Amino acid sequence: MQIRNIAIIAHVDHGKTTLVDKILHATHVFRDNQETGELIMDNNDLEKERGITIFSKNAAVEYKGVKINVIDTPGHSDFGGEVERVLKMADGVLLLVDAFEGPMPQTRFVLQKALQLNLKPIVVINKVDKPNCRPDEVHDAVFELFFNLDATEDQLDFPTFYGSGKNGWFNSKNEQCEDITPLLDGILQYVPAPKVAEGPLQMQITSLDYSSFLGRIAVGKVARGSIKEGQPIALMQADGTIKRSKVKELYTFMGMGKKKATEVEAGDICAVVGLEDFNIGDTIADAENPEALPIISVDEPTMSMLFGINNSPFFGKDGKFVTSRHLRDRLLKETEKNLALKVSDTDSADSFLVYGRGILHLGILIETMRREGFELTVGQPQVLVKEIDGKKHEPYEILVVDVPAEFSGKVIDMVTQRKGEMLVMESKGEMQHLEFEIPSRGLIGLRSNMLTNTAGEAVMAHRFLEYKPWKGPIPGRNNGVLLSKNQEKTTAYSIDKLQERGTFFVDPGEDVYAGQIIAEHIKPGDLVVNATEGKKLTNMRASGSDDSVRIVPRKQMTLEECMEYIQQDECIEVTPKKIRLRKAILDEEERKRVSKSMKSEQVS
Ligand SMILES: Nc1nc2c(ncn2[C@@H]2O[C@H](COP(=O)(O)OP(=O)(O)OP(=O)(O)O)[C@@H](O)[C@H]2O)c(=O)[nH]1
Ligand SMILES: [Mg+2]
Repeated sequence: MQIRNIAIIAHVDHGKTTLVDKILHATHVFRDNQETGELIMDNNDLEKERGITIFSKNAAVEYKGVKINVIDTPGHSDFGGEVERVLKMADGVLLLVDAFEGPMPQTRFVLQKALQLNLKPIVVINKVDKPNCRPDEVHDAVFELFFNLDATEDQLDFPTFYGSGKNGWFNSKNEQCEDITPLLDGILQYVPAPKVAEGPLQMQITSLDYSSFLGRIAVGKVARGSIKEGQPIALMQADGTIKRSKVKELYTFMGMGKKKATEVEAGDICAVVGLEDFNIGDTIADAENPEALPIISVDEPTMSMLFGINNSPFFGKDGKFVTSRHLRDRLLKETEKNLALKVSDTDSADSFLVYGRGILHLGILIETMRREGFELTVGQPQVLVKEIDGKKHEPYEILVVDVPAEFSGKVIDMVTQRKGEMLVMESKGEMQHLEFEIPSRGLIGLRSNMLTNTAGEAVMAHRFLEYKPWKGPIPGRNNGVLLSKNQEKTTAYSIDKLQERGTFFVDPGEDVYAGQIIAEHIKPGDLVVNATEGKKLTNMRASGSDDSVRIVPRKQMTLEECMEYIQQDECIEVTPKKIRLRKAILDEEERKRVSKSMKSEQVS
């Protein structure tokens, strides 16, 4: 059977997974009346909750007698490394671009990677159903982007489709049609069949799947020869080691699932069961004539965070895994499949430095661990500085903000305060389109400020640019925090009294401990407060009146918001049930002493 291998790439939210839904439906992967819901490829719990793709996934469909392997990729910039890797399985890409937003930072990144691999993209201008969209302008902008990324003549001559994944049609011109068959025909026409080399087996492992029955499963494209069930193979690793192993079971992709196979020929994508201790990037090669494929390079981490055991007074109350041993084993296990993640030991046996690609990348790991039953403490995310030519350098990013014109002044102010420099300002429909270059440090905590200051209207995206000289101090959080004085249950009575001093993060009746951050102070500077006082008997109100009624609901923050919120001397306690903010040093006296000695050190 003929084969086409395509990856779907785009900026976050431009509609990749929705398009995969439509491809699966159009090719009758499901029974006609089967309930499937939306975004069916986003099948992981966290993906469902957030409505984003975190892991790339394979699906396969049959159309006009041709097997099309479809790879859905994540659009968020933290997962760019993953996209880069899985592109190795593709012989063509569909580059989706939102007909209103146009090319965004991650569009540029993924397109660049595809062009470098000599893939010829099919451009899909998506979401033409959106009011005020500008498909023609967007098409021109995409052409310009290709040009700026040094696309070859052939690549510049890309085919374009227009349509709406949501409404289920794509056409070679911007005119609504019945369905997505023009696009499927386009895939058969423009995506080349896989190039296969002559010779013995070679298959690079580009992603990893997991099954509780089968264990770790290696996924990749067979580049040369064929792979058979039961075949002895050589597993060639990045450090040059060659391990002997055997293919226990073999699967190809079909629909959203896998189908058992006895032999897979070069050109097809398959999943191999039974290999031990393999890593992403390893080559599965012929046992007699082992030859490795080039090593896969991945983006270096740009951010680090200190992960420690939970050492709060509430340690061990919720979690199953709480020791440093548990933590260390889990983190090391993660590095096997999460290539952009690095873990190193620290001076303390109870904490580890974890390096990742950004807040979301690290946040997803913490959230996953918490659901598995871990308790841990994580510190403020730090960008990784580098010494280049004897000078301190830090990562910079391109920040793109689309915002209604009335807010653009505020946005520019906010970004400039954080050492951002404006590169572009132009109007895009009723929106103002702004582009900045900003140190990654300046981005931490910017999103929530941006949303509050623009009534939630700002759409922002950023993407790593390069290391540049250190830009000097960037102001941190403006407000101080209210800290609990003691370990008790909070009372409605106390919270009510303290409400005008700050915005609470805890509910009445919640257990808190000394040094826990329970509210944001309305002013700079921290304050230790008693939020656990009982109602004084002399101050009784008429019976029946309920104090909690007047209490403003607590401010809820997601894990990632917490990560962006805390300052250097603070950390987050994460347990399966709770996320608490706290000072790293819980004792007030000790905290004062340490901060004094730090200040005097700075002065001297
Ligand atoms: N108006 C409109 N909305 C669409 C269209 N296609 C997708 N959407 C919406 O856009 C949002 C994002 O769609 P997804 O398919 O999850 O986008 P994605 O590119 O897979 O996102 P990530 O995987 O997180 O990068 C969802 O709310 C979709 O319903 C479209 O053609 N028109
Ligand atoms: Mg998606």
